[in-house]
Amino acid sequence: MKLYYSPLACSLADHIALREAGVQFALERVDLKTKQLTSGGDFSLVTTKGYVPALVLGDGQVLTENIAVLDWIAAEYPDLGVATPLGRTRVLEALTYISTEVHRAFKPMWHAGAETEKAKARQTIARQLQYFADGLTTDYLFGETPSVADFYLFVMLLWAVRFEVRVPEVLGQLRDRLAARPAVVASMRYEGLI
Ligand SMILES: N[C@@H](CCC(=O)N[C@@H](CS)C(=O)NCC(=O)O)C(=O)O
Repeated sequence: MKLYYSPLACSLADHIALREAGVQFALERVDLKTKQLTSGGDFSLVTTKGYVPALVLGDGQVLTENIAVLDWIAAEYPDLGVATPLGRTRVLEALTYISTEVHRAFKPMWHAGAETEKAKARQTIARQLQYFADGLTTDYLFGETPSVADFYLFVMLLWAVRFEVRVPEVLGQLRDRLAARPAVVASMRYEGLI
């Protein structure tokens, strides 16, 4: 299995999830501007979508789209999912909100939006993060152990720090809790983030 990633990109969620699962996997870094791989190959030959994450499975199939990749990881490694009747649906609900609303709201930050656009985005993201903060009653989103949704939210919280978005206190604590986990430390160290 091989994960195509870029440092601090949303693929960090998958990187953490695979390490948390304790599975053997390879990593290949992608230059998102040139679509070149660190090994010298062409990422466009892996996926014409040209973005990370892309996860190549043992049989050679390529999985893309973070919601799908993280859902697949949680299905393969159930400790990273939620084992209640509505568990998988609730995790998908959280992943979808993070991907289609929170992640998308960061676009002006990553793509040099105008200052007014960035200020508006900061307000939107702060409101979206508050939604998670309001529902948080346990150490992680769905209980006392993290799910794949926590790892994606963690990346959003790192982006929030980077782009000076206000983070509710309980989510700052969630971020710190995750940041102390060995799999998270190893992933961040590997990506050169710490
Ligand atoms: N729809 C994709 C979007 C993934 C995405 O936005 N990836 C970013 C990094 S966080 C990327 O690779 N951007 C480079 C590009 O779009 O050219 C998903 O949800 O996985």
